[in-house]
Amino acid sequence: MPPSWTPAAGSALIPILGDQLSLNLTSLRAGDKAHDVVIMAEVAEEATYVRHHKKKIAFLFAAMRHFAAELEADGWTVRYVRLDDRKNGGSFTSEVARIARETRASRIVVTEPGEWRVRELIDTWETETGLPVTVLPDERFICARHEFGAWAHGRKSLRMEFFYRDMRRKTGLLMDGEEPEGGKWNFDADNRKPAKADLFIPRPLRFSPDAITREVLDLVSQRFANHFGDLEPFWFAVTRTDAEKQFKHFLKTGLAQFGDYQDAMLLSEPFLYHSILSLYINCGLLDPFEVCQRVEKEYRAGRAPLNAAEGFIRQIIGWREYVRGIYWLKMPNYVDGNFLGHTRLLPDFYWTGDTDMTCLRAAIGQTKSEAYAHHIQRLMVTGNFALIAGFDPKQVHEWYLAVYADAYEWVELPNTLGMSQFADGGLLGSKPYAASGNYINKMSDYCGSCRYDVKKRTGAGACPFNALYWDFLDRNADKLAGNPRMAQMYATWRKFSKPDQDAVRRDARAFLDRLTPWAE
Ligand code: FAD
Ligand code: DLZ
Ligand code: SF4
Repeated sequence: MPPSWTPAAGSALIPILGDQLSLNLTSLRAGDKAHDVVIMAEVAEEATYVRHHKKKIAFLFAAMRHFAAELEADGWTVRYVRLDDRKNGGSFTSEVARIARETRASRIVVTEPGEWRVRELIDTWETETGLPVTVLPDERFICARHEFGAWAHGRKSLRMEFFYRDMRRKTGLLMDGEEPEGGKWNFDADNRKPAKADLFIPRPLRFSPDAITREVLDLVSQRFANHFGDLEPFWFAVTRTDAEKQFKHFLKTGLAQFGDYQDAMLLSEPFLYHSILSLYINCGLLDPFEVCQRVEKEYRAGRAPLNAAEGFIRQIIGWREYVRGIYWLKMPNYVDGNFLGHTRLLPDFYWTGDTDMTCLRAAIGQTKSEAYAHHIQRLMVTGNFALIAGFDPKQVHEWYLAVYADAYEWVELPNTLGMSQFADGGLLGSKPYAASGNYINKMSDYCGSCRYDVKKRTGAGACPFNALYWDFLDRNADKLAGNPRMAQMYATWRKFSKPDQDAVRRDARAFLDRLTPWAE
């Protein structure tokens, strides 16, 4: 039937959110360039619901502006609302309603958002605009939300490892017929080498801001001066082409060693062999499945060992998909989890980096300058410290959500509240990621230059992680001592003499009392 016989459906308004910068988005696939209008909006509400790192805001605004240009070059009509546009009402809802009126759209078609909070907003749009709203699935994820629900249904334990195997089977990545490539699903045991400062370590590519990005940097420096973090130097990629260059650079220089040194930390090397791709994958500039396919290709071509390729692919089709599944399965109550009943306020040095503990100074300092820390710094330095010190998990969550360029609640919350703070009572991990200074000393070069003695448990100059660790076990014995994976540590604690136990309790208490809570 010729197209002119088809009744005109009326033009659609297609809102594209800051983390949906993909040409292949379901809402765009469903749209019609000739009639429909895309709206993208920089809105104060998104930039301030937590006080995001300046670099994160600049990254997203610059990437959004470049993506709008990419869409226009592709033939789309785009209404792009800048933060400082006079008519900008400051929220997704105000802007969608306004542009819907101005363009006389007859319906709204949007790809589902990553965050629960935004989904709740979208659910008001029919009432706010009087237009029908169609919400399409986000097919950039490998596992659809209903598929994860079906996987989780009726299971006693929702461990990532079993989910991951299903994702390997589903995608065919690193499979040898029905079996995992190399005869094992998981090569994590090979991925725990500490690094040495004299290794050759690649650096991420640094991209110079163009005129569009410079304008955004000026805007952010004026409007968000009181937000955490250093705005400049700003070197992130903000286009698909540059994100792709960073990816290729990682394939060439980082992937082969990614596995070996995945857990290592070095003072002079904030990035080690990590890919620095999460911010690009999460906002849509890179496609996660394609990234994995190309990593597999490196392995098949003999350019990367299996432990590296498997370790990398597991992070994406395993952890990344899994935390997203958990988030949507457990929200909205998940965010209120506080299994250990922790209430202590986050101390000021999480925002200033001003502490004499070298490991925390390094991880927070780097977070401040780069809006980046790698996984082990997040989990075993800032996260571990927050856990053993007993900080309020919701405050900890809000900190992680604000400070990293890759942070969106769907991925950050399960990692923080679940994996790192054990606030979900063990849904994500079978035991808390709590450790004394010994772990940090083994995996990093931090302790050598620290004013504290990592070998000392208590007394003057002892590493604070040590007393806090044992005190954490003691304080939470009612909730954790029955956990079989903690049995050995509790057995050790019980063997401490009474005076040694008292010294741990006394030093931990004195240390915690000296912390200054953050006051805005
Ligand atoms: P690489 O080490 O190179 O890993 C490759 C890719 O795997 C990453 O780009 C990322 O897409 C994926 N990945 C790795 N680990 C995870 C994971 N645990 N969950 C989901 N994806 C993963 N990741 C975020 O993307 N956003 C967050 O807000 C976030 N918050 C975190 C908070 C805490 C407390 C912890 C412990 C981890 C958090 N992570 C988060 C996971 C992880 O730390 C980052 O994905 C990783 O450090 C990003 O750096 P990279 O790109 O160099 O990763
Ligand atoms: C994180 C963020 C920020 C800081 N600003 C915007 C914005 O102004 N406009 C926008 O569309 N998206 C922004 N984002 C990303 C959104 O918060 C993200 O798309 C939603 O949380 C859904 O995951
Ligand atoms: Fe951190 Fe303790 Fe090592 Fe200092 S001695 S860097 S506080 S683990």
